[in-house]
Amino acid sequence: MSKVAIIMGSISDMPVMQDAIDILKQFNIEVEVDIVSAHRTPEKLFDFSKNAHTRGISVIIAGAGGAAHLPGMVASMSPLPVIGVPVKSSNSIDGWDSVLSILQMPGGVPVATVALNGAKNAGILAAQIIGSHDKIVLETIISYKEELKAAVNKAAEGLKK
Ligand code: RP5
Repeated sequence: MSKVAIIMGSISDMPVMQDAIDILKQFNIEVEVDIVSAHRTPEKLFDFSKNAHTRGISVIIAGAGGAAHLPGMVASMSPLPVIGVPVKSSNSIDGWDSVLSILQMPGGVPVATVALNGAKNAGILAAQIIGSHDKIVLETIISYKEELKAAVNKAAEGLKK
């Protein structure tokens, strides 16, 4: 069974990253959660990135704020798809520091960057990557999209009353 690794630079990122954990659990996808700091635990970053693909992990979600080097550095060493979540940390420049340092990767080393604090979409994107080769997960995504559509249609109907 496919597993998603969710890592973050600091425990202070957890309130944002919890959204990725929640949606993946809702989709019945196994998650592994850890704190890996590019600047404070560089040896752990190296070890995690070099070995994640050998432990049954299919997708990595990495969230960080400020000088957010974590997703890019993981992507530089791992063959797995990396989804980056820019976290608006307390000392950030309105979050632009996080967004740009995750988004502006050099050619050859992609990080699929979601919106600022967009951990829920990171979880959904990870599920969709798994769903491309896992029929059960694909069906779950199809149902989820039907629910989104039904909610919008219900709200629109409410306007007509
Ligand atoms: C980054 O610095 C973390 O990802 C976090 O978003 C930010 C602040 O970290 P703390 O000082 O709260 O540990 O490395």
